[in-house]
Amino acid sequence: MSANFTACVYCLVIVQGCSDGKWECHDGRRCLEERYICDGIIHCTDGSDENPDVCALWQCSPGRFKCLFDNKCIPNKVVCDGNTERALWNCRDGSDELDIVCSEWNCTEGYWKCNDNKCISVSRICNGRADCDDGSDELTEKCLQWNCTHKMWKCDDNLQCVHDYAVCDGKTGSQHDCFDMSDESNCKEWECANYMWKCDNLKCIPERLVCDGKTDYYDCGDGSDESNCENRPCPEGKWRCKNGYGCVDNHKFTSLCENRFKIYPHSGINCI
Ligand SMILES: [Ca+2]
Ligand SMILES: [Ca+2]
Ligand SMILES: [Ca+2]
Ligand SMILES: [Ca+2]
Repeated sequence: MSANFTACVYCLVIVQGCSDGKWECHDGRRCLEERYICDGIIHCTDGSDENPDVCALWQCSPGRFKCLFDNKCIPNKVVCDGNTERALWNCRDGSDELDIVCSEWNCTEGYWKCNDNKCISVSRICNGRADCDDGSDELTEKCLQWNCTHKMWKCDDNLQCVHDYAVCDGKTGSQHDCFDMSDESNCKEWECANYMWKCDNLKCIPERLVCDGKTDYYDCGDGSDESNCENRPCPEGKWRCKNGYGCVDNHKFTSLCENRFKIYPHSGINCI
């Protein structure tokens, strides 16, 4: 009985060729997307997707780099990422970090090539910390001319980019703030970053802290984030709890009221 059952399952999973450009395991039991071939993880029951003879001939799919000696395919963005410690190698043979590779390598989109050939995310250029091993991402002459990337803000010293959510957040001195403290110097003019809310005292706080019933360290400090909550419009499809704290929808009492609501027979839902 059990043997018959196993045989039957086996016959059901046999595949007849693969469609959509998929690759057929040598035992015919699975169809794989090309990115799973020679990625270093066995996906076929017979291991044929990682067979050394298969990988020696396999052209990695677009956006992937073929390791020089072990023929593994790895995503381009981890090539020349500077992780040269053996435990962090992406190619089993470490070839993705070899000088001979990185000197010729074009970093993928969104990454920048340090003078020492390491690729770093463009958001790390002129962020006040050396991300290139040689510090070339923080050179004065580079930063004076560098236009900060999207959602980054240039400090008045013209040398450093900080995330826009660190501007007018009431904090200075952390690694996210401008060394010259200019991120807190002109908050009257500053429209807070996306998903940030402007307090009466000009500080920007995350929107989710507005009318959440708390006034602690991360809130405005002047109480403005917890005033007028009854009148504040809720996002479409939701309505304001009776005590003003949080917006809920009728069906799922999730959102800010989660686990903190009571249903009153006549007046509806009230956050507690
Ligand atoms: Ca695989
Ligand atoms: Ca790497
Ligand atoms: Ca940097
Ligand atoms: Ca700040």
